[in-house]
Amino acid sequence: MKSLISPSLMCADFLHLGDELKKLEENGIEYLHIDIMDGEFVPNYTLGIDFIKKLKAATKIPLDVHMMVTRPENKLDWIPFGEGDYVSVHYEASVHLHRALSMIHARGGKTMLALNPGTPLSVIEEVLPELDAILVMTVNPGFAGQKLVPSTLDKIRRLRKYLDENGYGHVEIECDGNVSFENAKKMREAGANIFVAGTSSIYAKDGSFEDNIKKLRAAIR
Ligand code: S6P
Ligand code: MG
Repeated sequence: MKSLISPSLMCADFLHLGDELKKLEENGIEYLHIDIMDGEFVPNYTLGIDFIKKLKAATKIPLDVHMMVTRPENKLDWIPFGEGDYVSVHYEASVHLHRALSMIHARGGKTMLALNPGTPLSVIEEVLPELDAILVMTVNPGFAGQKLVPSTLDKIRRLRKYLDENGYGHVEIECDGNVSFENAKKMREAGANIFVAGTSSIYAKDGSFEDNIKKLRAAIR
């Protein structure tokens, strides 16, 4: 499966977002990761609806919307995603998971089920036929700049194996949280193919934006 990069825009330089977007396009970046937090499911607030609308008008790069909100099924109607955009909902946040996933597909979006580090893989079983991807959180969601939860590397490995052995080889695996150049290589080897790039890689303080993108590409080749 091809390796894809999804920069986490909550880590972007908002005062120079236009320039950064141009560089992401020039470097063939595949997705834009948008973190939406509600201060309840996770203790923080980040990007919102108006930001997404403006972003969609400014670029053709598909979105990868990460909803860290309780009851996503009640809020999906507000989210301006479209054909070919990924939308992830958390298993832990939904009481009508099947409905939430159906709502995403009904609007032409691609479904991604997000799992916190402490959530077992077994919970995916009933909704697997509805999934285009699974997001293995490699940190506890809420903040950028955290350290990898080490057990999640083996979780990715077990998930890839399970999917491949059970007729779900087409289901992609995204990882989000402390995807450093070093960790990205391990995540790739474990079987992930979509990499959320934040302060640990392309938005790292040392190295230019473009060099960091190249370095990440090399790590996940
Ligand atoms: C965290 C959020 C993530 C972060 C990303 C930041 O709750 O879902 O998408 O923005 O993990 O990357 P890093 O490299 O700072 O961990
Ligand atoms: Mg995220």
